[in-house]
Amino acid sequence: MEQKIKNMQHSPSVGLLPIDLERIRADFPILDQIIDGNQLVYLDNAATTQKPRVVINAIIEYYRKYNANIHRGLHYLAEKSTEMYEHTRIHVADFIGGVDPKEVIFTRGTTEAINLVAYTWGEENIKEGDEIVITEMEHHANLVPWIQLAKKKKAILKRIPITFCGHLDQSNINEIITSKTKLLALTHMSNVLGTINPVAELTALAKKHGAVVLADGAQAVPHLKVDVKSLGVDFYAFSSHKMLGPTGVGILYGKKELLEAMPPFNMGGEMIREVSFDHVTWAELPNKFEGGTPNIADVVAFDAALHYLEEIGMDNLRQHEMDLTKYAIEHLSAIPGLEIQGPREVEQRGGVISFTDNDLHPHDISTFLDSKGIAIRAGHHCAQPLMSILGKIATARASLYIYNNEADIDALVKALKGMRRYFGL
Ligand code: 7TS
Repeated sequence: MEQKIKNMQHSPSVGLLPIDLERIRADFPILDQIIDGNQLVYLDNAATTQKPRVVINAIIEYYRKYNANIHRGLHYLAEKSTEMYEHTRIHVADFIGGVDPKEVIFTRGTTEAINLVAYTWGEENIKEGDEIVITEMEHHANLVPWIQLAKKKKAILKRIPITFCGHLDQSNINEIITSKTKLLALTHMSNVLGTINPVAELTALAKKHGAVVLADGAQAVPHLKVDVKSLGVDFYAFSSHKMLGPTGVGILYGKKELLEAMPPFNMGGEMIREVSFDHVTWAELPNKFEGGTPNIADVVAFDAALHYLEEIGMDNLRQHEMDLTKYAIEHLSAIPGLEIQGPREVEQRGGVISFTDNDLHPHDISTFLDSKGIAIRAGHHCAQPLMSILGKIATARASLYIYNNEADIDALVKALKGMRRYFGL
């Protein structure tokens, strides 16, 4: 691993694949598989990423050597387990730009992190007539909680539209974000279009009007160097499983003043200071928001995923994905009948590449590719309102990560061409 990292420095002059991809790929045992006679090509990373051996081993090691409940036992294992769990929190705080670890709350995922804000901050702060601004490219996780909250509170849900090219259309932004805006909730990177949104710029505008800003970073933190303080957001949510870590771990970053003022979300053990039959006081941050036994083993193993990403370097990772996205877009665009969604410029997008075929349903595309060992996702990608704006019932989506290479893209392109021939197109 260490030797491998030494070989991974990106040098733009080397062009495509400057990092030692073979060595990275060797760290992911799942990739080395033949499925129905085909080498597995995994291109469904926006749904979840594969796990390197260090993460898998961290889970095993935790259960073999350290398993105990945290924050309560006074024995060796309980202390060790607590220390490891809290160590990941400190690491996460550092990874997102050096925030106070008390501002890092562990949840089950991005979905739960956003719901936490809706059910606590939202319940207390959104009033009748207030405006909640979202974008047209939100995943349901950053849409449904706000639709429901707006209904309940008789608040108004406004949206920033998208342009034909898949960017946010800011031409009327000063009519959308106004002094009535209480919350701006927007995705940092679209899980359908790949678009990277100008979160810092829109946050600055929302802040001028005194609004609170929540960014959904589920697709951004795994692929970009993210500094939540320089973005200026109040809340930022993401998931471990989309960045080489285990499932069942999400992160809510929140500014301390806001988190301190918010009521808790899950009531029960470990989130209280004192309880009598008629009175309860809450624990300090972050425990106030982590009632019950958390997903200790997976939080502990998430630390190994963060180390792995840091050793590669988020800039190297981003450069690799830009190179590969460019390569993929170039080759996919050359296939007749194929339409790619989202921005073309790789600087403005991530490696989520949604496409449709004029003649074939995305589900048929996915099934055909699966028969060649290629895993992509087809469907509405939990963004149904966006699909209707795009005029599509669904798209096929190939999404990249650090271990993907040109050969994966070549296999995809070859299979798509073969598919069109197979269907006589
Ligand atoms: N927000 C965005 C932008 C996402 O892409 C996803 C998951 C979520 C929130 C929810 O994350 P979770 O970890 O709580 O599930 N997106 C996808 C996807 O595109 N395909 O499968 C899951």
